[in-house]
Amino acid sequence: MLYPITTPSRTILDLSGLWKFMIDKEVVPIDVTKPLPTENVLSVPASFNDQTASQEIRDHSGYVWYETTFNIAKALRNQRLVLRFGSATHEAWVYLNGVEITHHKGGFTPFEVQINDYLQDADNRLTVKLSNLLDYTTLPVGHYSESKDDAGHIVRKVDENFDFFNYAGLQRPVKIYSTPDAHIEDITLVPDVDLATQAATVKTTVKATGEFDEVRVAILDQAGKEVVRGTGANQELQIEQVHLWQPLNAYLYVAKVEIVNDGKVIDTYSEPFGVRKIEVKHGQFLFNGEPFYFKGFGKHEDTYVHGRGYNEPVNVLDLNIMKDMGANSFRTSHYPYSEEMMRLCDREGIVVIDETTAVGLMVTFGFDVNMFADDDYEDSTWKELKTQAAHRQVIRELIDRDKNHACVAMWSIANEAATFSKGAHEYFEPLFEEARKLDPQKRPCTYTSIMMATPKTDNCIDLVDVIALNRYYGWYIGNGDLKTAEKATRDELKTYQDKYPDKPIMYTEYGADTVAGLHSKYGEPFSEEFQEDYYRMASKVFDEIPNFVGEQLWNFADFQTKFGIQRVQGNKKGIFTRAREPKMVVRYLKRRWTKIPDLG
Ligand code: BDP
Repeated sequence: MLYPITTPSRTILDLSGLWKFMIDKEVVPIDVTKPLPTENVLSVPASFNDQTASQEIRDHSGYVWYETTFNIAKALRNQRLVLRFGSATHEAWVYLNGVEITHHKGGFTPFEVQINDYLQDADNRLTVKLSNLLDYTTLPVGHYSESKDDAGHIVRKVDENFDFFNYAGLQRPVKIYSTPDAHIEDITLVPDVDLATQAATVKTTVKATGEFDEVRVAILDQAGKEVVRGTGANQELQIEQVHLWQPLNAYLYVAKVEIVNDGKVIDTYSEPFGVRKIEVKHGQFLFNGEPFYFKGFGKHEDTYVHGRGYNEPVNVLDLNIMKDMGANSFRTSHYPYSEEMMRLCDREGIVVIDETTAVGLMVTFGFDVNMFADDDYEDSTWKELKTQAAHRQVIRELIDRDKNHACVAMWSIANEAATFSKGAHEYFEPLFEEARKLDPQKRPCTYTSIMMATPKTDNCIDLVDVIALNRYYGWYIGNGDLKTAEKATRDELKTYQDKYPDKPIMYTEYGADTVAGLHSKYGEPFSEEFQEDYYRMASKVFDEIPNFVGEQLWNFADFQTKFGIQRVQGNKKGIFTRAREPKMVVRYLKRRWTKIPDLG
């Protein structure tokens, strides 16, 4: 699916702004043929949760309604008009002028619908019903329950089976874009480069529909100068002396696609792309033939007031902070991030591990890891969960959306699933196959492994190209005891390396909750001193392991979670506060990371 942009043949109407909003108490049915019965408004895009002073709204589990009105200028009426949601969390029913026009489930991928047939001459009323409910069939996974209040009304409850607040709403831009009737539907770009000669080929596949007699593709360099052009929906274009897209040194070409009828250009679309070669070989992660070392973060889309909503200034700031620290990468834990963020990473040369919404795939999720001390611990995850269909869908939608992004270096199929339990391999094997089949650029695939899945008990490591570990020695295990943690970290990494000598290993999470401003001369847990000692300990071990290809710590910034005795207004493992103020450890990590080369 193409990202909406303006071109000489396309325009955009942005529906950002104030929308009517109400939660659905499910007492009186909402009549979608009438204006929404409320005068309350909220800002879109953003999560709804933190925009009012009402606890009832913030904590609401169930259905909510949004509504806006818009007009389409007469001059545009003969164009194909498409309504597109960057996302709608987690399930949406969309009505235009009282008629249901589309439905989508899955809260972090875009969807769209053509609206011409439903438009009125003036004041079109767009109504959206959203559900933020999660259960054992959805991704993310939630524990769902229902009860009745004193008046006999239904009370729904979602207990998140994951460690981030269940923000929801119209969290990403909602737009209407126009195209001509005959139009470009999709573009797939597969670059490859011969590193010895620096000659590149770009396979281009254009899907278009309607009346046209020719497809033209021109490749422009970063200065906008044409490098090569060709004709046809499927081509292999050559670029001599290619400029490579390198981590932190991005170079973006543009594939300018046109469809032509009777010599006239009907539709144009410009898709940016980078040329780079990603390989996993001999225990290393190679970027353009050189070993790449991931330095960076697990993140969240999480900011004050916006919640999980699109917040462009913060996205820009976060990437600038990363570059300033010598970081080069992050993982989109634990869901696909906005398309705008992906495009920004393409430009900035930030390498992304692109994760699906598959989080919470362990029915016994909890913080007490001691229960898993036994090597033969089993849980009933793969008997109880029914997430296979949702999982396939999000893999398909994510790869479809992000397939051309230069920044995407690897897919993360899931975060911390019960890969140690019976049934895990049967569950994951077809999903990995699907991802590998669908990705035209054949990127490496992984999942991030939970602590209870050890080198001995993890049933699924054969499926991954890179071993990605989330580990909390010294925090959840042996809290405060960094000596024992150091040994455990080393022993486990060595065991993985001996067992899988050809697979690169990286940490995709490690960290310690740290309350900004809390200091301790004894380096106690939760203090800024402990956080620094913890990272120093882990770094020391990493540097001893030859196949260790990267460190992505947990987390870039403090973030909001559900309540719990482990959480003081959220997760405090950020090395920055939620307001992006640095904790003490940032100076240490900056010194460390600026010394470690990205490549070589
Ligand atoms: C891991 C999860 C992550 C949590 C983190 C933590 O992948 O979402 O926030 O641990 O506990 O279990 O801080």
